[in-house]
Amino acid sequence: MADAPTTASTPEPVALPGYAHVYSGKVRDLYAPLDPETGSPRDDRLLLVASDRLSAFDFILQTPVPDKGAVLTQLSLWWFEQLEDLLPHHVVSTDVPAEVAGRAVLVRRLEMLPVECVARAYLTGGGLREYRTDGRVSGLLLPEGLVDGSRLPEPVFTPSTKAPQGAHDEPMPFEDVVAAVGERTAERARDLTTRILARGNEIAAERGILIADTKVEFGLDDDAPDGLVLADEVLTPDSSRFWPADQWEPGHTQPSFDKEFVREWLLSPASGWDKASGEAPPPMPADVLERTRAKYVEAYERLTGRTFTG
Ligand code: PZK
Repeated sequence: MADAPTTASTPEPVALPGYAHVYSGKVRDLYAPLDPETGSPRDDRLLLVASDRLSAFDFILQTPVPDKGAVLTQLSLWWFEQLEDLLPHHVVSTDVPAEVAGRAVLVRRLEMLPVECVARAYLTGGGLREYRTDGRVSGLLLPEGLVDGSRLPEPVFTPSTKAPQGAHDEPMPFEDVVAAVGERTAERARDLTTRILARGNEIAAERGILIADTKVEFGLDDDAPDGLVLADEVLTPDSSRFWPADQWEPGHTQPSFDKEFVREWLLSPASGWDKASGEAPPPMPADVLERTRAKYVEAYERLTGRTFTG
């Protein structure tokens, strides 16, 4: 199991002529365009590149999923359009280097809120753990009798801290958000985050997908009507939990729309992997890879009604 990978990892971050690499997250990379006059990185723009990397059980799998980065980027762009009446977004252009065509966007560099803005429409994960402990989620009293997968009466705002790379985000009391960004901005972020998820679910429900929860990022802009601009990615399977609506059955863990085949394989004897071992998972078999790629494409096509052409 500690053998060298038999499948190459995605060679990222790629060197992009005309751009300086700024930062890499688990599955995405950030660059700054270079000013052609001075050769220095511009301070007003960023290039967000979505890779084909996939994470499962907190590991980045060594097998990239072909087109995942493009599917998520195109889905995010479609959502930005659907949400334009709620708030402006950060995208400037999709005219990007050929090496990252379809999976990168040029965006306005903004001052980001130092908060992970999370909304939950269904109870699971960390929200469920809080509820089981004290009947509340992010300080909000919920009805009794809710179980894993229950739909909440309305989406709730459950902000979390921005943890350093590798660490897990911690729940952040709303009062701490107020202390960090001020009352008006905290209330607007709360309102917008829950409305984004509510709108997302109105659209997704008609297409057989439930969006249990989502994490959004806001940037600050004095010119925006609300002072807030929607940044990062939005309502993708990487920033949200997507569930197949026809399999929704509160009372147990719901299957993931996109990662179900990978998780099932990883936990089965077929993978030869032990989750508790701390070892990196083995490369994905071709059938698991192809079925997983198909789920990302299916999510895109169901939600947008468009055919994914790459
Ligand atoms: C910004 N991230 C997360 C995204 C990564 C990391 N418009 C913006 N202005 C300033 N900063 C950011 C954004 C956006 N979006 C986003 N970190 C900073 C991130 C993609 C790849 F490696």
